[in-house]
Amino acid sequence: MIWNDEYETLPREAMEALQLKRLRALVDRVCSTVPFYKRKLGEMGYKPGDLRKLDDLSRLPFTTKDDLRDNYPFGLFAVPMERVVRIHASSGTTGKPTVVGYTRRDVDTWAELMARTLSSGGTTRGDIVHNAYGYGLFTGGLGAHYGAEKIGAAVIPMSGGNTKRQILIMKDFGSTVLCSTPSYALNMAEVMAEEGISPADLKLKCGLFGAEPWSEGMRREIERKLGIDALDIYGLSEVIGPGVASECLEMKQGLHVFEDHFIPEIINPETGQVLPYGELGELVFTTLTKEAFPVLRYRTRDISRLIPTLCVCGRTLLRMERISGRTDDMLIIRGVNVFPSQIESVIMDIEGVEPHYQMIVTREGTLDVLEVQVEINESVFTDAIKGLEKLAKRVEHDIKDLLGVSCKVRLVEPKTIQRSEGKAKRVIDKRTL
Ligand code: DLL
Repeated sequence: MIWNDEYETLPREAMEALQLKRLRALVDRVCSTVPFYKRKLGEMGYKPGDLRKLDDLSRLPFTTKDDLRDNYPFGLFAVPMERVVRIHASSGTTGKPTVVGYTRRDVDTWAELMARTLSSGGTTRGDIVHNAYGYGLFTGGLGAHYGAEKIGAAVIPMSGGNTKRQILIMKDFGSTVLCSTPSYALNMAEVMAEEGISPADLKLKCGLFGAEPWSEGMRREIERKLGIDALDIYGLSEVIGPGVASECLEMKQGLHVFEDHFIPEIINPETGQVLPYGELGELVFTTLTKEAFPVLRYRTRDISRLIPTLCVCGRTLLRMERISGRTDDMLIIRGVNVFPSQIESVIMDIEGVEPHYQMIVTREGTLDVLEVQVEINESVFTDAIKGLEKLAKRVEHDIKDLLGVSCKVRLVEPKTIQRSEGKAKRVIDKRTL
Protein backbone atom coordinates (compact mmCIF):
# COMPACT_ATOMS: atom_id res chain seq x y z
CA MET A 1 0.00 0.00 0.00
CA ILE A 2 1.44 3.37 -1.00
CA TRP A 3 1.12 6.08 1.67
CA ASN A 4 2.13 9.07 -0.41
CA ASP A 5 1.01 8.46 -3.95
CA GLU A 6 2.34 11.74 -5.24
CA TYR A 7 5.94 11.49 -4.08
CA GLU A 8 6.46 7.73 -4.08
CA THR A 9 5.46 7.41 -7.73
CA LEU A 10 7.03 10.53 -9.25
CA PRO A 11 8.37 10.03 -12.78
CA ARG A 12 12.18 9.99 -12.77
CA GLU A 13 12.53 13.39 -14.43
CA ALA A 14 10.25 15.08 -11.93
CA MET A 15 12.06 13.37 -9.05
CA GLU A 16 15.44 14.54 -10.31
CA ALA A 17 14.20 18.09 -10.79
CA LEU A 18 12.86 18.09 -7.23
CA GLN A 19 16.12 16.68 -5.88
CA LEU A 20 18.22 19.27 -7.68
CA LYS A 21 16.08 22.12 -6.37
CA ARG A 22 16.25 20.79 -2.82
CA LEU A 23 19.96 20.00 -3.07
CA ARG A 24 20.83 23.54 -4.12
CA ALA A 25 18.83 24.97 -1.24
CA LEU A 26 20.48 22.53 1.17
CA VAL A 27 24.03 23.37 0.12
CA ASP A 28 23.39 27.11 0.37
CA ARG A 29 21.84 26.62 3.79
CA VAL A 30 24.63 24.51 5.30
CA CYS A 31 27.19 26.91 3.85
CA SER A 32 25.72 29.76 5.81
CA THR A 33 24.68 27.98 9.02
CA VAL A 34 27.21 25.22 9.76
CA PRO A 35 30.85 26.40 10.14
CA PHE A 36 32.12 22.89 9.36
CA TYR A 37 30.42 22.86 5.94
CA LYS A 38 31.29 26.47 5.27
CA ARG A 39 34.96 25.62 5.76
CA LYS A 40 34.82 22.36 3.79
CA LEU A 41 32.95 23.84 0.85
CA GLY A 42 35.11 26.98 0.99
CA GLU A 43 38.30 24.89 0.81
CA MET A 44 37.14 23.33 -2.43
CA GLY A 45 36.20 26.70 -3.86
CA TYR A 46 32.46 26.05 -3.96
CA LYS A 47 30.36 29.07 -4.87
CA PRO A 48 26.55 29.35 -4.76
CA GLY A 49 25.25 28.39 -8.18
CA ASP A 50 28.02 25.85 -8.81
CA LEU A 51 25.53 22.99 -8.57
CA ARG A 52 24.12 22.82 -12.10
CA LYS A 53 23.12 19.18 -12.29
CA LEU A 54 22.62 16.31 -9.86
CA ASP A 55 25.90 14.71 -10.93
CA ASP A 56 27.74 17.71 -9.50
CA LEU A 57 26.96 16.25 -6.08
CA SER A 58 29.88 13.87 -6.58
CA ARG A 59 32.26 16.84 -6.42
CA LEU A 60 31.10 17.85 -2.95
CA PRO A 61 32.93 16.69 0.19
CA PHE A 62 31.91 13.66 2.27
CA THR A 63 30.83 13.77 5.88
CA THR A 64 32.13 10.96 8.11
CA LYS A 65 31.41 9.60 11.56
CA ASP A 66 34.69 11.21 12.69
CA ASP A 67 33.39 14.60 11.56
CA LEU A 68 30.38 14.04 13.81
CA ARG A 69 32.62 13.06 16.71
CA ASP A 70 34.89 16.07 16.18
CA ASN A 71 31.85 18.33 16.42
CA TYR A 72 30.36 16.60 19.47
CA PRO A 73 27.73 17.19 20.67
CA PHE A 74 25.89 19.91 18.72
CA GLY A 75 28.54 21.39 16.40
CA LEU A 76 26.86 20.28 13.17
CA PHE A 77 23.37 21.50 14.06
CA ALA A 78 22.14 23.95 11.42
CA VAL A 79 19.54 25.70 13.60
CA PRO A 80 19.71 27.38 17.01
CA MET A 81 18.66 25.24 20.00
CA GLU A 82 15.43 27.28 20.23
CA ARG A 83 14.24 25.40 17.13
CA VAL A 84 15.32 21.92 18.22
CA VAL A 85 12.52 19.82 19.71
CA ARG A 86 14.21 16.41 19.94
CA ILE A 87 17.68 14.98 20.42
CA HIS A 88 18.67 11.36 19.72
CA ALA A 89 22.06 9.68 19.88
CA SER A 90 23.55 6.42 18.76
CA SER A 91 25.95 4.72 21.09
CA GLY A 92 28.35 3.07 18.68
CA THR A 93 30.87 0.61 19.98
CA THR A 94 33.70 2.96 20.78
CA GLY A 95 34.10 6.54 21.91
CA LYS A 96 31.50 9.21 22.19
CA PRO A 97 27.97 8.82 20.88
CA THR A 98 26.89 10.60 17.72
CA VAL A 99 24.24 13.18 18.49
CA VAL A 100 21.46 14.28 16.15
CA GLY A 101 18.69 16.87 16.46
CA TYR A 102 15.23 17.46 14.97
CA THR A 103 13.09 20.55 14.50
CA ARG A 104 9.31 20.33 14.69
CA ARG A 105 9.24 19.97 10.90
CA ASP A 106 11.91 17.25 10.98
CA VAL A 107 9.78 15.24 13.41
CA ASP A 108 6.84 15.66 11.01
CA THR A 109 8.97 14.57 8.05
CA TRP A 110 10.14 11.55 10.01
CA ALA A 111 6.55 10.60 10.90
CA GLU A 112 5.63 10.85 7.20
CA LEU A 113 8.56 8.59 6.21
CA MET A 114 7.70 6.03 8.86
CA ALA A 115 4.05 6.16 7.79
CA ARG A 116 5.31 5.23 4.30
CA THR A 117 7.42 2.43 5.80
CA LEU A 118 4.58 0.95 7.82
CA SER A 119 2.17 1.32 4.88
CA SER A 120 4.53 -0.62 2.66
CA GLY A 121 3.79 -3.56 4.96
CA GLY A 122 0.06 -2.95 4.64
CA THR A 123 -0.52 -1.08 7.92
CA THR A 124 -3.71 1.01 8.03
CA ARG A 125 -6.09 2.48 10.57
CA GLY A 126 -7.52 -0.30 12.69
CA ASP A 127 -4.17 -2.11 12.84
CA ILE A 128 -2.54 -2.69 16.22
CA VAL A 129 1.18 -1.97 15.96
CA HIS A 130 3.29 -3.81 18.51
CA ASN A 131 6.41 -1.69 18.74
CA ALA A 132 9.27 -3.62 20.31
CA TYR A 133 12.02 -1.31 19.08
CA GLY A 134 13.77 0.30 22.04
CA TYR A 135 12.40 3.67 23.16
CA GLY A 136 15.05 6.13 24.25
CA LEU A 137 18.07 7.67 22.60
CA PHE A 138 17.82 4.93 19.93
CA THR A 139 15.68 6.15 17.04
CA GLY A 140 13.83 2.85 16.44
CA GLY A 141 11.17 3.15 19.13
CA LEU A 142 10.00 6.73 18.66
CA GLY A 143 10.44 6.57 14.88
CA ALA A 144 8.04 3.64 14.47
CA HIS A 145 5.74 5.15 17.10
CA TYR A 146 5.21 8.44 15.29
CA GLY A 147 4.75 6.67 11.95
CA ALA A 148 2.06 4.38 13.34
CA GLU A 149 0.23 7.30 14.94
CA LYS A 150 0.43 9.28 11.71
CA ILE A 151 -1.35 6.45 9.90
CA GLY A 152 -3.93 6.36 12.67
CA ALA A 153 -3.08 2.83 13.74
CA ALA A 154 -3.11 1.94 17.44
CA VAL A 155 0.47 1.72 18.66
CA ILE A 156 1.53 -0.31 21.70
CA PRO A 157 4.76 1.28 22.96
CA MET A 158 6.37 -1.93 24.25
CA SER A 159 10.08 -1.15 23.77
CA GLY A 160 12.46 -4.13 23.94
CA GLY A 161 12.79 -6.73 26.70
CA ASN A 162 10.53 -8.78 28.98
CA THR A 163 9.83 -11.22 26.19
CA LYS A 164 7.13 -13.28 27.91
CA ARG A 165 5.13 -10.13 28.57
CA GLN A 166 5.56 -9.07 24.94
CA ILE A 167 3.96 -12.33 23.85
CA LEU A 168 1.14 -12.13 26.38
CA ILE A 169 0.27 -8.63 25.17
CA MET A 170 0.59 -9.57 21.52
CA LYS A 171 -1.89 -12.38 22.11
CA ASP A 172 -4.34 -10.57 24.40
CA PHE A 173 -4.36 -7.25 22.52
CA GLY A 174 -4.43 -8.90 19.10
CA SER A 175 -1.37 -7.09 17.69
CA THR A 176 -1.41 -7.21 13.88
CA VAL A 177 1.93 -5.57 12.98
CA LEU A 178 5.25 -6.24 14.71
CA CYS A 179 8.16 -3.79 14.76
CA SER A 180 11.47 -5.08 16.15
CA THR A 181 14.95 -6.09 15.16
CA PRO A 182 14.97 -9.40 13.23
CA SER A 183 17.05 -11.08 15.94
CA TYR A 184 14.53 -10.05 18.58
CA ALA A 185 11.65 -11.31 16.43
CA LEU A 186 13.36 -14.69 16.30
CA ASN A 187 13.88 -14.60 20.05
CA MET A 188 10.16 -13.87 20.53
CA ALA A 189 9.22 -16.72 18.18
CA GLU A 190 11.34 -19.09 20.21
CA VAL A 191 9.82 -18.03 23.55
CA MET A 192 6.36 -18.30 21.97
CA ALA A 193 7.02 -21.91 21.06
CA GLU A 194 8.26 -22.61 24.59
CA GLU A 195 5.05 -21.16 25.97
CA GLY A 196 3.00 -23.36 23.68
CA ILE A 197 1.66 -20.44 21.66
CA SER A 198 1.36 -20.96 17.91
CA PRO A 199 1.14 -18.26 15.22
CA ALA A 200 -2.55 -19.16 14.86
CA ASP A 201 -3.11 -17.90 18.42
CA LEU A 202 -1.95 -14.45 17.30
CA LYS A 203 -3.32 -11.96 14.79
CA LEU A 204 0.07 -10.87 13.47
CA LYS A 205 0.21 -10.45 9.71
CA CYS A 206 3.35 -8.47 9.04
CA GLY A 207 6.64 -7.49 10.64
CA LEU A 208 8.90 -4.52 9.87
CA PHE A 209 12.39 -5.54 10.80
CA GLY A 210 15.64 -3.61 10.65
CA ALA A 211 18.45 -1.91 12.57
CA GLU A 212 20.86 -4.81 11.94
CA PRO A 213 21.94 -6.96 8.98
CA TRP A 214 19.95 -10.14 8.37
CA SER A 215 19.75 -12.70 5.58
CA GLU A 216 17.09 -14.11 3.26
CA GLY A 217 17.32 -17.35 5.23
CA MET A 218 16.54 -15.46 8.41
CA ARG A 219 13.51 -13.90 6.69
CA ARG A 220 12.20 -17.35 5.76
CA GLU A 221 12.73 -18.56 9.32
CA ILE A 222 10.89 -15.59 10.88
CA GLU A 223 8.05 -15.81 8.36
CA ARG A 224 7.62 -19.50 9.06
CA LYS A 225 7.88 -19.30 12.83
CA LEU A 226 5.57 -16.30 13.19
CA GLY A 227 3.29 -16.94 10.21
CA ILE A 228 3.77 -13.41 8.83
CA ASP A 229 5.30 -11.42 5.97
CA ALA A 230 8.66 -10.06 7.11
CA LEU A 231 9.95 -6.86 5.51
CA ASP A 232 13.36 -5.24 5.73
CA ILE A 233 13.44 -1.59 6.79
CA TYR A 234 16.55 0.56 6.87
CA GLY A 235 17.79 3.78 8.35
CA LEU A 236 20.42 5.35 10.57
CA SER A 237 20.36 8.08 13.21
CA GLU A 238 22.74 10.33 11.29
CA VAL A 239 20.32 10.48 8.35
CA ILE A 240 17.00 10.51 10.26
CA GLY A 241 16.61 7.12 11.99
CA PRO A 242 14.41 4.39 10.49
CA GLY A 243 12.47 5.68 7.49
CA VAL A 244 15.27 6.01 4.94
CA ALA A 245 14.25 2.97 2.88
CA SER A 246 11.85 0.07 3.10
CA GLU A 247 10.83 -3.05 1.21
CA CYS A 248 7.37 -3.47 -0.24
CA LEU A 249 5.11 -6.49 0.26
CA GLU A 250 4.71 -6.91 -3.47
CA MET A 251 8.36 -7.57 -4.27
CA LYS A 252 10.36 -8.12 -1.06
CA GLN A 253 13.44 -7.52 -3.15
CA GLY A 254 15.39 -4.42 -2.37
CA LEU A 255 14.36 -1.45 -0.25
CA HIS A 256 12.78 1.64 -1.82
CA VAL A 257 14.81 4.69 -0.87
CA PHE A 258 12.68 7.74 -0.05
CA GLU A 259 14.50 9.78 -2.65
CA ASP A 260 12.45 12.94 -2.32
CA HIS A 261 14.18 13.31 1.08
CA PHE A 262 17.50 11.50 0.63
CA ILE A 263 19.88 11.08 -2.30
CA PRO A 264 21.68 7.73 -2.20
CA GLU A 265 25.07 7.12 -3.82
CA ILE A 266 27.31 4.05 -3.88
CA ILE A 267 31.02 4.68 -3.66
CA ASN A 268 34.18 2.63 -3.71
CA PRO A 269 35.10 2.82 0.01
CA GLU A 270 38.81 2.96 -0.78
CA THR A 271 38.87 5.66 -3.44
CA GLY A 272 35.65 7.54 -2.76
CA GLN A 273 34.74 7.21 -6.45
CA VAL A 274 31.03 7.07 -7.25
CA LEU A 275 30.06 3.67 -8.69
CA PRO A 276 27.37 3.00 -11.31
CA TYR A 277 24.01 1.38 -10.52
CA GLY A 278 24.30 -2.31 -9.76
CA GLU A 279 27.81 -2.20 -8.33
CA LEU A 280 28.51 -3.14 -4.75
CA GLY A 281 30.02 -0.48 -2.50
CA GLU A 282 29.51 1.85 0.45
CA LEU A 283 26.20 3.67 0.75
CA VAL A 284 26.34 7.45 1.03
CA PHE A 285 23.35 9.66 1.81
CA THR A 286 22.62 13.35 1.41
CA THR A 287 19.57 14.66 3.28
CA LEU A 288 17.44 17.03 1.21
CA THR A 289 14.89 18.32 3.69
CA LYS A 290 16.33 17.96 7.18
CA GLU A 291 16.48 21.27 9.09
CA ALA A 292 18.27 20.68 12.40
CA PHE A 293 20.81 18.10 11.28
CA PRO A 294 21.33 18.03 7.52
CA VAL A 295 24.20 15.93 6.19
CA LEU A 296 26.05 16.19 2.94
CA ARG A 297 27.24 12.87 1.48
CA TYR A 298 27.29 10.99 4.76
CA ARG A 299 29.39 7.83 4.57
CA THR A 300 27.30 5.10 6.21
CA ARG A 301 29.92 2.31 6.04
CA ASP A 302 27.02 0.04 5.01
CA ILE A 303 27.55 -2.14 1.95
CA SER A 304 24.84 -2.33 -0.70
CA ARG A 305 24.08 -1.64 -4.35
CA LEU A 306 21.41 0.45 -6.07
CA ILE A 307 18.77 -1.19 -8.25
CA PRO A 308 17.27 1.14 -10.88
CA THR A 309 14.74 -1.23 -12.46
CA LEU A 310 11.09 -0.44 -11.84
CA CYS A 311 9.24 -2.37 -9.17
CA VAL A 312 5.84 -4.03 -9.58
CA CYS A 313 4.43 -2.15 -6.56
CA GLY A 314 4.14 1.08 -8.55
CA ARG A 315 6.73 3.04 -6.59
CA THR A 316 9.25 4.70 -8.88
CA LEU A 317 11.78 5.05 -6.08
CA LEU A 318 15.21 3.48 -6.57
CA ARG A 319 15.81 0.38 -4.54
CA MET A 320 18.88 -0.54 -2.51
CA GLU A 321 19.78 -4.17 -2.03
CA ARG A 322 19.59 -5.49 1.54
CA ILE A 323 22.72 -4.50 3.47
CA SER A 324 25.32 -7.24 3.26
CA GLY A 325 27.49 -5.85 6.03
CA ARG A 326 29.42 -2.86 7.27
CA THR A 327 32.89 -1.94 6.13
CA ASP A 328 33.91 -1.94 9.80
CA ASP A 329 32.30 -5.35 10.50
CA MET A 330 34.18 -6.99 7.71
CA LEU A 331 36.64 -9.57 8.91
CA ILE A 332 39.71 -10.38 6.91
CA ILE A 333 40.54 -13.98 7.66
CA ARG A 334 43.73 -14.99 5.90
CA GLY A 335 43.10 -12.50 3.21
CA VAL A 336 39.47 -13.41 2.63
CA ASN A 337 36.80 -10.84 3.37
CA VAL A 338 33.92 -12.20 5.43
CA PHE A 339 30.75 -10.54 6.72
CA PRO A 340 28.68 -12.03 9.54
CA SER A 341 25.62 -12.07 7.25
CA GLN A 342 27.43 -14.42 4.84
CA ILE A 343 28.08 -16.87 7.65
CA GLU A 344 24.41 -16.53 8.58
CA SER A 345 23.32 -17.42 5.06
CA VAL A 346 25.35 -20.61 5.14
CA ILE A 347 24.09 -21.68 8.57
CA MET A 348 20.49 -21.04 7.60
CA ASP A 349 20.66 -23.70 4.91
CA ILE A 350 21.96 -26.48 7.14
CA GLU A 351 19.60 -28.80 8.88
CA GLY A 352 20.25 -29.55 12.55
CA VAL A 353 21.61 -26.13 13.51
CA GLU A 354 19.65 -23.13 14.72
CA PRO A 355 19.95 -19.53 13.43
CA HIS A 356 21.79 -18.54 16.61
CA TYR A 357 25.47 -18.01 16.10
CA GLN A 358 28.44 -15.95 17.14
CA MET A 359 31.81 -15.38 15.52
CA ILE A 360 34.92 -15.22 17.65
CA VAL A 361 38.07 -13.81 16.16
CA THR A 362 41.43 -14.36 17.77
CA ARG A 363 44.99 -14.07 16.61
CA GLU A 364 47.55 -16.85 16.58
CA GLY A 365 50.95 -15.41 15.74
CA THR A 366 50.30 -13.27 12.69
CA LEU A 367 47.20 -15.12 11.56
CA ASP A 368 43.60 -14.24 12.33
CA VAL A 369 41.59 -17.24 13.40
CA LEU A 370 37.83 -17.46 13.16
CA GLU A 371 35.71 -19.68 15.35
CA VAL A 372 32.02 -19.92 14.55
CA GLN A 373 29.81 -21.04 17.41
CA VAL A 374 26.49 -22.41 16.28
CA GLU A 375 23.64 -23.79 18.31
CA ILE A 376 22.35 -27.22 17.46
CA ASN A 377 18.68 -27.90 17.70
CA GLU A 378 17.02 -30.15 20.28
CA SER A 379 16.57 -33.07 17.91
CA VAL A 380 20.28 -33.31 17.10
CA PHE A 381 21.29 -32.64 20.69
CA THR A 382 20.57 -36.21 21.69
CA ASP A 383 22.67 -37.65 18.87
CA ALA A 384 25.89 -39.51 19.42
CA ILE A 385 29.13 -37.52 19.43
CA LYS A 386 29.98 -38.96 16.05
CA GLY A 387 26.90 -37.43 14.48
CA LEU A 388 27.75 -34.06 15.99
CA GLU A 389 31.29 -34.17 14.70
CA LYS A 390 29.94 -34.85 11.27
CA LEU A 391 27.57 -31.90 11.53
CA ALA A 392 30.38 -29.55 12.62
CA LYS A 393 32.49 -30.70 9.68
CA ARG A 394 29.57 -30.13 7.34
CA VAL A 395 29.22 -26.50 8.55
CA GLU A 396 32.98 -25.96 8.22
CA HIS A 397 32.90 -27.47 4.75
CA ASP A 398 29.98 -25.33 3.55
CA ILE A 399 31.57 -22.13 4.88
CA LYS A 400 34.84 -23.00 3.15
CA ASP A 401 33.01 -23.96 -0.01
CA LEU A 402 30.81 -20.90 -0.25
CA LEU A 403 32.95 -18.17 1.32
CA GLY A 404 36.41 -19.54 0.71
CA VAL A 405 37.45 -19.16 4.31
CA SER A 406 38.62 -21.83 6.74
CA CYS A 407 37.19 -21.62 10.21
CA LYS A 408 36.64 -23.79 13.23
CA VAL A 409 33.02 -24.58 13.97
CA ARG A 410 32.03 -25.27 17.54
CA LEU A 411 28.55 -26.64 18.06
CA VAL A 412 27.02 -25.47 21.30
CA GLU A 413 24.01 -26.69 23.26
CA PRO A 414 20.56 -25.33 22.48
CA LYS A 415 19.77 -21.94 24.09
CA THR A 416 23.34 -21.15 25.13
CA ILE A 417 24.08 -18.24 22.81
CA GLN A 418 22.78 -15.05 24.31
CA ARG A 419 19.43 -13.95 22.85
CA SER A 420 19.06 -10.41 21.61
CA GLU A 421 16.43 -7.88 22.64
CA GLY A 422 17.73 -5.24 20.23
CA LYS A 423 20.73 -5.36 17.94
CA ALA A 424 22.39 -8.77 18.11
CA LYS A 425 26.11 -8.98 18.79
CA ARG A 426 27.45 -11.38 16.19
CA VAL A 427 31.20 -10.78 16.39
CA ILE A 428 33.44 -10.99 19.42
CA ASP A 429 36.85 -9.71 18.47
CA LYS A 430 39.52 -10.87 20.86
CA ARG A 431 42.46 -9.69 18.80
CA THR A 432 44.73 -7.25 20.55
CA LEU A 433 45.98 -5.26 17.66
O1 DLL B 1 19.30 1.32 13.60
C1 DLL B 1 17.73 2.97 12.81
C2 DLL B 1 16.71 1.90 12.60
C3 DLL B 1 15.83 1.57 13.59
C4 DLL B 1 16.59 1.27 11.37
C5 DLL B 1 14.86 0.62 13.39
C6 DLL B 1 15.63 0.32 11.14
C7 DLL B 1 14.76 0.00 12.15
P1 DLL B 1 21.35 3.39 14.26
O2 DLL B 1 21.23 2.86 15.63
O3 DLL B 1 21.97 4.72 14.06
O4 DLL B 1 19.93 3.50 13.60
O5 DLL B 1 22.12 2.30 13.42
C8 DLL B 1 22.27 2.46 12.04
O6 DLL B 1 22.23 0.06 11.69
O7 DLL B 1 24.18 2.15 9.56
C9 DLL B 1 23.27 -0.13 9.60
O8 DLL B 1 24.60 -0.55 9.82
C10 DLL B 1 22.36 -0.82 10.59
N1 DLL B 1 21.04 -1.05 9.98
C11 DLL B 1 19.92 -0.35 10.11
N2 DLL B 1 18.91 -0.91 9.39
C12 DLL B 1 19.44 -2.00 8.79
C13 DLL B 1 18.94 -3.02 7.91
C14 DLL B 1 19.04 2.48 13.39
N3 DLL B 1 17.68 -3.05 7.52
C15 DLL B 1 22.98 1.26 11.46
N4 DLL B 1 19.81 -3.95 7.47
C16 DLL B 1 23.10 1.33 9.96
C17 DLL B 1 21.09 -3.95 7.85
C18 DLL B 1 20.81 -2.08 9.15
N5 DLL B 1 21.62 -3.04 8.69
